[in-house]
Amino acid sequence: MTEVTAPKASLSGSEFAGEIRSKLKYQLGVDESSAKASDVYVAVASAVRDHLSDSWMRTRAEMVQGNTKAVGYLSAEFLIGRQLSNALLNVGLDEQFALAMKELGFDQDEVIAAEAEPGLGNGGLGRLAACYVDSLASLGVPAFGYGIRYRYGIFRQEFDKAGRQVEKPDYWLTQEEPWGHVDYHRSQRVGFGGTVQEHDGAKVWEPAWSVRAVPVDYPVPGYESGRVNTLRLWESRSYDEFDLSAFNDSDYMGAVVPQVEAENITKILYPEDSTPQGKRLRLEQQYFFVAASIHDAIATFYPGQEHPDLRTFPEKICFQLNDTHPVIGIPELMRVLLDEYGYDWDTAWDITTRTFNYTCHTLLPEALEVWSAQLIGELLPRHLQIIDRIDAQFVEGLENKGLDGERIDRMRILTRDGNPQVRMAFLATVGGLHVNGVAELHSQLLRDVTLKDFSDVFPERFTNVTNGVTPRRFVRLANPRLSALISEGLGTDRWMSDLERLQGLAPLADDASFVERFAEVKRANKRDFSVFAQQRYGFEVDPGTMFDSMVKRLHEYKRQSLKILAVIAQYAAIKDGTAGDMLPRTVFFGAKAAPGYAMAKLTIRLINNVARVIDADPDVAGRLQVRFPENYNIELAEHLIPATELDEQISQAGKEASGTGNMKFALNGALTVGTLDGANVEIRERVGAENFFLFGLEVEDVDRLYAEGYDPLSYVQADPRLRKAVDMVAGGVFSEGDRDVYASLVSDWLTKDYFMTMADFTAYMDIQQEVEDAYRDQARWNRSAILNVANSGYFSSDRSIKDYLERIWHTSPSPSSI
Ligand code: DL6
Repeated sequence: MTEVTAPKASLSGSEFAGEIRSKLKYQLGVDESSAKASDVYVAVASAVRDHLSDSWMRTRAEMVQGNTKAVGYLSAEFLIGRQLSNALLNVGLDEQFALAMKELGFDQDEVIAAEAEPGLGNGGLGRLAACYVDSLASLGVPAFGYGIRYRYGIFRQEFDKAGRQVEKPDYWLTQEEPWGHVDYHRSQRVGFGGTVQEHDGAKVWEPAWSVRAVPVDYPVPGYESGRVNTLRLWESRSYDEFDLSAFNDSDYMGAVVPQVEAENITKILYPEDSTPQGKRLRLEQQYFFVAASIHDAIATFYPGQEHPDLRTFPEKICFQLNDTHPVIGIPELMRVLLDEYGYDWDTAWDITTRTFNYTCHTLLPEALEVWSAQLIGELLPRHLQIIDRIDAQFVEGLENKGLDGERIDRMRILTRDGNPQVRMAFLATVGGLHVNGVAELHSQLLRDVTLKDFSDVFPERFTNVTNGVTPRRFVRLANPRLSALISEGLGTDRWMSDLERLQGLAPLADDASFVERFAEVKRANKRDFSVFAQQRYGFEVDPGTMFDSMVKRLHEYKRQSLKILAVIAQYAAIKDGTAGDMLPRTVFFGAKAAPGYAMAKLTIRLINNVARVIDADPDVAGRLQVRFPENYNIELAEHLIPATELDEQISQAGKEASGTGNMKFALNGALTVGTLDGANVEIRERVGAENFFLFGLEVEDVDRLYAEGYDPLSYVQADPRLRKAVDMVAGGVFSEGDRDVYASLVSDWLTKDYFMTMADFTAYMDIQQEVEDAYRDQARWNRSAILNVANSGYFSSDRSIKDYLERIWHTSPSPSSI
């Protein structure tokens, strides 16, 4: 086996500068003296890619030739972020880059910032997938990430004058994109619609139309592993690019219709799916990328074989279904095995169920996808037949186990009522080997509540893998000052690939000089952030205040409402003189709301207007600020997280599956104020209860309150601060006197409040008082912050991947990489 080494110090800064120079000249055709940062970015990225080529080809060859089972991570989202700095670090060219930029006279930060951020995901789920492909490569696990190369990623968020979210298209491909490599030879045909015919007893699906799936391959360099895995993102193209006869008949628009229709499939991330057309497009996207990926895996592992023995398929690759989006892959693999390769049902089912595993990322029933059987039948008629048979076989098995009819009906994959539906989470649970949740509490609730019927019958299928984040991007690159201090404190930088080593910092929490240096890192990061905020968003941030951040998707269960009501209550206290010597703070929000989610969008508007009113009020100056930068994305996270001191993880207990922001903040030395929800539970266990601000109802309390009949008004009446805050919103203080603007929000708070914001308000205000007391004792605060860093090593995505290897994939790193 080839000896694998990272190309670390084999190149000098000057040599690297020479490579960049030649890229500028021969690839971009620009003179070094007139090159813009964006030209230099493309030149550097292309040079880095050249360095990856050997390892990339070798990794691919070894994956196919080796005996190690590969992992196919199927995900509709990969929120990868900018690639350049990560690639430079992982491949060991970061120092050469700094030297080369100096020699060539370019500002390295400007060059890094010239890269457009691919927003190919909505939030935590997509970012997790990106962390996992990074860790898979770093650990030397042969793996593919399989997904979609959307032309438009998640929308760019702007705020209008009234503070409302406005969605703008995010066209991230406006500049040359040096990472993706289009591999036309690996294109796949993906069919849709049509009918199923029977020939000599065999079923043959004759699609009505098909599109060409073209792979765009992105290199995923492992950190110092010498491995470069592939993230293969599919783009849809037409087979009939252009209808010449229509054009010649002067039907210029008609001539491009097939092309437009085909390209629409991968045009946009998460098309609005409240309309039948939107739903159809979502299903087309899902089928498109999994069908292409399954065919690609067969072509990869059985190259050139007309009659491969696919009974060995589960030994070659296992597919991880990242949530329900790729679950249509189960009937697709069945179809391929039955109809294209002629296996009998039992053999096909055996192969399929040994190939797939499913990760569930939610506890919200509405987030578990359900497709109408009619839609599946129209778009994928053969798949509906297969799902029908899987369901029938499953039901027969349950009957044989003696389950009662009511329970069986509850568990059906394909419901049998007037409007039959396919429950994708159930299909995933039945059609694979393992099901996992993403934090211990989440996995327990999946077993005990959401998928209880299934865990009762198949307890051995259920397991947990707590999420993790990559320390390379979110500590080493985002927080270079802290990284240097950690390396110095530990006497090594090996923590970047073995994050549990951070525990070695724990004794330093009692070393006064280390504590002071740690505090200075945070202060410097806060100053940096203030400069960044001024330059990027044009707003003032006082680095002398406590930085308190709540950044995540805007969703009612996450309870940005709780935070903003507390801010309003503090504002009111300042105004009426009861605030005392309140701790000066800057509260940061970062959040996008789904375009069709009215309540979330109204909350955004409220936050913006609270920020505006507070800013305009001289009575508050220097005591309380709210800052809501537009368009929260990975870049902003990378700036804000290292500067944050208090992280808000305040979802209603039992609703946040895990969270990964909570891990990033703890690793960067922020303390968490949080409920016992998702991975907060495990963070608190590890960092110590005394270093975590816990408040609020627990899962059992929530259940009890629902059962008793929850009455939010009683909580509003019981706490005058809450009453005042709600009155201010209702009375138009944040809407220039217009009482209608937030009427629906206020009415929800008072009459429904499904996520029990009102019930948790008093406890939240109390814990914030504790936060203030703790913060005033900076020695104590910094000690706690260091212990957060020291005890968060468990939350590395490398550990998560090792758990997947052991509990689910039953494979190991490729021998050459260890
Ligand atoms: O597992 C990644 C991430 C979790 O950290 C979040 O807690 C969870 O909300 C998110 N799930 C989704 C899926 N849809 N929903 N709801 O984005 O996954």
